[in-house]
Amino acid sequence: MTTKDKVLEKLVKNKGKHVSGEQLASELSVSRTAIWKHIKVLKDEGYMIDSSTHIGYSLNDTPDALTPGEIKAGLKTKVFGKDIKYFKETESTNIIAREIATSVNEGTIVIAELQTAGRGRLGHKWISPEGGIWLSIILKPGIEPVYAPRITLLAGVSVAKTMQDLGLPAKIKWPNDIIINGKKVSGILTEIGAEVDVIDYLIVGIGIDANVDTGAFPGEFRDYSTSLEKEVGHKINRVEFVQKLLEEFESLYMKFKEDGFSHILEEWRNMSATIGQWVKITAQARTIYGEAIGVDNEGALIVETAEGHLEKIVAGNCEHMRRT
Ligand code: BT5
Repeated sequence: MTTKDKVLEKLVKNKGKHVSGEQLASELSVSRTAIWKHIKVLKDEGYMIDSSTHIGYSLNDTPDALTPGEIKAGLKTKVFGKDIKYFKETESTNIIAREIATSVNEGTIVIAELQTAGRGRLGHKWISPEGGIWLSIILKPGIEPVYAPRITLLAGVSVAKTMQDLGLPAKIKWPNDIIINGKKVSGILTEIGAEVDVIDYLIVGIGIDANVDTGAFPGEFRDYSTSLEKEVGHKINRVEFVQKLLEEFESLYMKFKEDGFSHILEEWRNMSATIGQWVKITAQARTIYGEAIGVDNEGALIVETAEGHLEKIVAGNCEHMRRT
């Protein structure tokens, strides 16, 4: 965390109250001139900070930004988000996460206001304008690569729960889409760096259409997506959403490490929009039609075809179909 972020964190914690330059300087072990310089940069970034010669600095209003200082202020996690790499603009937070994964601690977050080359699974494009939440979390769970899909399901449960806490009927479409009233509001892209028998690191990229106008998306995406803003009826506080998501995700992840996967799978099943649906699966040049009847312990979808065969789908595209 940079000194500027630390200054911001302290101002956010004392929002509306004055904190003296002397106090900030001594708490952060820098000079008062250094504090003054950081305050000037923060003001240039849109933070409304009142500076009074005798009483110090007071934060009155913040721009709508996902800066590390704001996310960390009040964040109740032990590991997730302790280190946050912030970008106003980047190609893809998953790319940055991959570059730094081996040299940072578990729980490090990469977050951006805008992605110029956001990625979905299987080479898909992910539209990532300003107003969304585009973040990647680096995890080092020490599990075998075959279990990586479990973390994707776990991440999906955390995202859906965070949305449900806003009062939204969020559900999960296998494997990784979060949908509200049938429309996609979030997607998850998990990438791994692994040896044959153990994962070195796992990157969970989460994209959320928070305050995004999905009505301006290109035609083929527009009809199938929605935003939290649209569903709630007003802009949401993205900083608070990220804090709640990190808290939810960390708590499920810790439970997973301590007690295993079964209760997370149970939660996933309860939130699933796919189980019980007729689906069309496209996986490795194969197309399978049938009824999604369950998800196994590894997160694979079990589909019963019209001929009565059971198919286990580990990865692929899933479309919900109308029963004919
Ligand atoms: C996903 O892929 O849903 C994974 C998306 C992961 C995005 C995050 S953002 C942070 C991190 N950095 C990255 O570069 N990526 C991750 P998939 O299941 O393949 O879905 C992709 C499909 O969703 C596209 O083909 C479109 O149909 C649709 N789509 C694209 N952008 C969307 C958006 N913003 N909202 C809703 N749907 C979208």
